[in-house]
Amino acid sequence: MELLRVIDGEGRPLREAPCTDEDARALLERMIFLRAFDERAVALQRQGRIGTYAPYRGMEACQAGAASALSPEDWLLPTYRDHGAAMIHGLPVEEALAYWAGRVESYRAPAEVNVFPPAVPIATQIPHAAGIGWGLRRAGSAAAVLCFFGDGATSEGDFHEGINFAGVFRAPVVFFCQNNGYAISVPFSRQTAAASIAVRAAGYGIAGERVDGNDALAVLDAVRRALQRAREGGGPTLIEALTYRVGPHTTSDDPSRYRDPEEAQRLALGDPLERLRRYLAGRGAWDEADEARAQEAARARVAAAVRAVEAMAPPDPADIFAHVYGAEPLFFQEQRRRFLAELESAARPGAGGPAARGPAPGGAAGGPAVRTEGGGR
Ligand SMILES: Cc1ncc(C[n+]2csc(CCOP(=O)(O)OP(=O)(O)O)c2C)c(N)n1
Ligand SMILES: [Mg+2]
Repeated sequence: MELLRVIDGEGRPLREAPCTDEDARALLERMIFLRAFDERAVALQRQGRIGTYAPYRGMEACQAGAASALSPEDWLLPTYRDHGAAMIHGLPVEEALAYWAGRVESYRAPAEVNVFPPAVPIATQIPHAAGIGWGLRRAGSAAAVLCFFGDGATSEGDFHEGINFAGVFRAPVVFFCQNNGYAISVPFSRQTAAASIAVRAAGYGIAGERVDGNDALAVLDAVRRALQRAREGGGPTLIEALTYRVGPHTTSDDPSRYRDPEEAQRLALGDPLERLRRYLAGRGAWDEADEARAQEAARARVAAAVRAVEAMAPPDPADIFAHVYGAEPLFFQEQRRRFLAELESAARPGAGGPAARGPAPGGAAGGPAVRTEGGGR
């Protein structure tokens, strides 16, 4: 299957761009913002100010390109790695950051922002997307759905069930697979015997497309056309965006244990920001002043989110028990009772418990705040 590219690895145009220079500039500014967020989040985790973090470095063209194709009424279903796309579709930056700071009440999209909570169980969002799409179609809505998932997710039963259902019922869904080469330590070669993910669309009777996932203009173009097809009743599309996870799976992972550090260079996909920068600079539509302005705006936006999250009242440890059961089983109530009793004894002066040893690894600064009065929720 052909790989769609609009610009090459050096940012040279290969075909007509799907958007104006103005739109491409806005896309680059979004990617610069996404990179700034990601870098800051990794630094915050290393400083012990947020918890484990899943970086999307190298995948900004997928996240910004795909989400930029959406209309406000469209729905976005992200995974744990797609907060970049979620922020582009309107999730407030501090909501995304608060999620990684371990706040259960976070990742809240305002009523007018159609972003789902991130799916951590692999591929579970795929049947959800099919159902949402089917529901929208039955309701006569013009909205469509963009569902993100990874290469690893394509080995789950939910991938098959969701895409098959969407195909049969012509649900207006764009299934957007970021093939970043790995599912934690498992290389893509172990996910399928098929030549690609995109060719598997044929087995579901839906459209399939393969796109250079480090080419933001190609991603924008493919997702825009797929959304258009979905809206016109043409059914779902499976898009495979070829990209690379430059960083670790999460900040808890050490990729040097399972992959060659030279691999990224060999693949020669190029940095997605640099490619779009060169393309625009070649057209006289991006210069150093533009770059400085975009960097400064991105830094300020991220810094404001960091301030907002760090100004939040400390979380109630009992929150980890909230929203799990409607009717709580006895063993669960007992777990909470013991957890809170342990926290309380650890917080007593002179106790040798976890609080006396300082913050838990990856925990919020200042150590676990013990506020047990809300424990009954
Ligand atoms: C149902 C399920 N099985 C296993 C896991 C553990 N797990 C977390 S991330 C991950 C890899 C997913 O890889 P991929 O779909 O390629 O997404 P990526 O992390 O590369 O973005 C796995 C197996 C999980 N979260 N859910
Ligand atoms: Mg992957």
